Amino acid sequence: MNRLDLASLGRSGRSPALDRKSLRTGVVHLGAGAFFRAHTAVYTEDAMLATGDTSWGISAVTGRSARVWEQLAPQDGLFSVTERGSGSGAARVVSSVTETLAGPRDPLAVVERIGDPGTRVVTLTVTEKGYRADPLTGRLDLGDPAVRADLDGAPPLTSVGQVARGLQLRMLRDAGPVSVVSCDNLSGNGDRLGALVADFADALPGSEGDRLRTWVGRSVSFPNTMVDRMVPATTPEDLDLVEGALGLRDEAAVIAEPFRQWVVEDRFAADRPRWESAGALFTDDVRPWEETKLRVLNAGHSLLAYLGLALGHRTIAECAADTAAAEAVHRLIHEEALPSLRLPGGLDGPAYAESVLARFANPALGHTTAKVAADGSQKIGPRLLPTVRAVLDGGGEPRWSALAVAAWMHHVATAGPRVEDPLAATLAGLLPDRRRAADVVPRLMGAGIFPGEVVADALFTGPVTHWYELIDAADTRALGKEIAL
Ligand code: CS2
Repeated sequence: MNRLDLASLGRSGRSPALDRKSLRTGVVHLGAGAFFRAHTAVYTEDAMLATGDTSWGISAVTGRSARVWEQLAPQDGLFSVTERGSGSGAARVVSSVTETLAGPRDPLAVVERIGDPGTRVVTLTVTEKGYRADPLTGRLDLGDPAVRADLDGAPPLTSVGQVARGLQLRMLRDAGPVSVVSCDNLSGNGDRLGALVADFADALPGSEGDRLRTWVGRSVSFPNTMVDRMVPATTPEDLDLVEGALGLRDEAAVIAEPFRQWVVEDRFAADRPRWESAGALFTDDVRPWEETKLRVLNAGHSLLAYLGLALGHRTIAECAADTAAAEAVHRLIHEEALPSLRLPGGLDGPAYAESVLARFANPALGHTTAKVAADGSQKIGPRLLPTVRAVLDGGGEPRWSALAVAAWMHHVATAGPRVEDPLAATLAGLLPDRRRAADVVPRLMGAGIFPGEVVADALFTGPVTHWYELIDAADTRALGKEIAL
């Protein structure tokens, strides 16, 4: 097996797009998974190629599993992105990663990199659960043992701990201002991360926290961003196909849809890559972009995932081709999500919705319902609850958001302790012996995800219970009929 790296690429007569000798590291990225590789790393490479400024090489930090490090590090940080779907371009080798750090094994190296004066931007794709926030309050979960250990001064293993300790090192060294850019699907992701770092500082003993907070307030910005690209998990078959196309074995290969988007709040504390020259949109008001994407795309995705699992669909595209599921997601978007939103200026809501539905239907992508269904306890809040609230506030019944929540509850009840979720043990512990709607729904309403006023509103819990019963009856025709009503 001839594995992709700088030497093998050279031997095959190709060279990386960027001149690696002139590359310097200016970005630290936490969470070097597939999404980062197909999105942030591509934008950063394109920005360097467009401007010729090669001071934005990325130090890619891997998260919890050692697997990602084993994929990237032996390949000199090189990996390929293969697009699938109409309009897909040729597979490309991305060369913007200059260094791969194993976050769990080498946390002090991560702190050191963030503290390096050459670092001016820290980006994060650590997924919703990576922030270790309480789903209801959004505050740092100080009861989490990993957060506690980081606060007690252990080499930090949580993302917020690594950022906070890295910033502390910058403060001590006077290493200069830095921007910390969350690229995860949370509304107000930058503001939230800033608040979590402040929570971390507040929980430090004595004056240590005050000093850090003051310095962060003066020298660090946390811009909000909206990121978008559908990136399925790479399968062993994908790796073989990519090997055939590249002529080299790429263990870090990623597959993605052709579409990509990045809207970034123009609020940087220091210099940054010219991501706009790679197609990113800079604006003063990211909120409407984030909320529109979360409530339309991500909420629709979650509905298709949970309903798809109940209906026996393996992929999102299969589910999007199911008449009943397609109608449900269409109605969620048009009847509840779009009316709840303040759309970004210039965005045509129905046209946006159609483009999202077309992307769900991309049959080449192989995005699995199981993958999108993961970590529901962290996703329901940002994706569905603002819509639920908006419909309730208008005196209506959030029928389609309730369907998504009911399908999630059914998934949790069916999977039991095997559910892929950071709250798996809590959720499984809440499940009653009997898995009927009247038993399950009230229990999961108390999982610490749904705010009290929503749980107390029969206009929400009523339809959730009703949909749960229908899903649980496993009568596809009856479910389809109800959706068509
Ligand atoms: C998906 C997202 O897995 C999920 O929860 O909804 O990862 C989605 O594919 C991306 O946000 C698209 O930008």
